[in-house]
Amino acid sequence: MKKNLLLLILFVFNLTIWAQQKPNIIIIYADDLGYGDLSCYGMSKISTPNIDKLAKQGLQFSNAHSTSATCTPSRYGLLTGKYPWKQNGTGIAPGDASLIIPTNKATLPSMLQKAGYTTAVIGKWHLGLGTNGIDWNTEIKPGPKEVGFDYSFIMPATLDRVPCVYVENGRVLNLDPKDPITVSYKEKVGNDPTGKENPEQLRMKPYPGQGHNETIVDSISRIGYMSGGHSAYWKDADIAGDITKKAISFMSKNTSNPFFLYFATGDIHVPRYPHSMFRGKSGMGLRGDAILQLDWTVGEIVKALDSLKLTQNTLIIFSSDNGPVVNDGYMDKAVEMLGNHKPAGALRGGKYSSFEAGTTVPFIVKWLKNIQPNKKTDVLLSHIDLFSSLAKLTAQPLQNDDAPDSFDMLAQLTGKSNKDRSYLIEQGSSLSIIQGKWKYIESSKGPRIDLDVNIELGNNPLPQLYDLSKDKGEKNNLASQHPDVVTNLSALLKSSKEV
Ligand code: NG6
Ligand code: CA
Repeated sequence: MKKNLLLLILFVFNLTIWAQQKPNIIIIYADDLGYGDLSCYGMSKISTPNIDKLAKQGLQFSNAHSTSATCTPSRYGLLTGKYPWKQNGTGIAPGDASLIIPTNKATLPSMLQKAGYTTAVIGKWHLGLGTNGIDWNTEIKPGPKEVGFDYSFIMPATLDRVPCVYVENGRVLNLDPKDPITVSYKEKVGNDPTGKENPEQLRMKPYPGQGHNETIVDSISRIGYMSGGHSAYWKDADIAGDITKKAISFMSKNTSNPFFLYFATGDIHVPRYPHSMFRGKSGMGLRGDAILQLDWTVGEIVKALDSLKLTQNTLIIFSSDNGPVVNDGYMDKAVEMLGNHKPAGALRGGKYSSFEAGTTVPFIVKWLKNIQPNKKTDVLLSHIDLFSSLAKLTAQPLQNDDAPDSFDMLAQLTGKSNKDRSYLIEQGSSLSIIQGKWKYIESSKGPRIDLDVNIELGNNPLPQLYDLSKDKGEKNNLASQHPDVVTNLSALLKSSKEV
């Protein structure tokens, strides 16, 4: 009897030690931030001291990739560990899309819940909600909760898509039941003004031919129509502050248990309308100002961790969902005020593109307790690997069909190995594959340039092959000189599509 009691005490004691040791995990996921958009990645026009400090205290990656070159598929890959192009309906989601993440499969947050974490998503969602149409006036589900987030405070789609309201734990925040919300992506609903009909009400005009001229919310016209919900409208200038406050409150409530916070900022996606603290401060227009706001947000999170005494054992991962775009639909002077700044650094392409700037993104990992500070690495990895790597970190076994495309890269994430992922598939305008020094882009008949956003999409009816060890800017197509490499890589890509 006594022996059993002793064993029980030992067991509980061990559990307590383990619980204390598990690091908190925070993923700070910026939106459309390019590889060259931070001063620690070579941006010289403005400085991003708080993000630079993360890099100084942690490990800075130069060859880390988002899953895809746009938001929805990238986030799908991050949270499921599965390539989005293996599932239909994972393209850029309209604001009334159904939830695209299956609720009966393991996800990054549900895996961490099993490991004893309290989980939260705060910020941009853009993965659909509900099953068959969304009633914004009752409890909205399935959604974040059903895929493993204990707490959620989200912008449902993007900042430029209706409905422009926060949804907290499945309910629209500040909704007046007498002013219910209707949303349509097909036709105008209700009498709210639109950018098309009432351009005089706009603080920022959309570019002609690039949409964004439907319902006006907070003096900015959006994609999609909505009526009602006026008391629930967000204010664009307050979004960064609102979500930062929610993040700090979540962390403060979870100081005695491990937590996972997926913090998805709206910056620097369009419409860019940061707080007056930042407007006009970068000298680069609203896009630059939004970068300053993003940097401030990171600083606030880090400061809060310090004051909660959680800094030592919190793993912070900072990255972006896809590469940069300058004009993405609004006349916000981003193009005119860009000067000589190169949002993609020396890389070719940008958001939407199969070239490297589509998915090569800033990626910084800080964990004082376990990662040596001030190091850089060029190891090849993908956001899709975070699932398996964090499962390893938290000792969670994965079943066969869990996170099928995710590799355990924990050693690389923590600076203990420099071994590249054996190969990596990128989703831009078409698919490409990187193995060793080679990058192969499958042939595609799509347009070479998206003229609206002025980005080279990487489409070419001929196969493309680049030697990234010498040609990071993908200038010399070597496909005809190395037909054997083309054959091997296209076969590897093809076989990956079949599993
Ligand atoms: C595009 C929008 C763009 C942006 C993007 C999604 C047009 C012409 N362009 O379709 O403005 O909203 O979708 O961006 O509508 S993402 O970062 O969420 O993928
Ligand atoms: Ca994005």
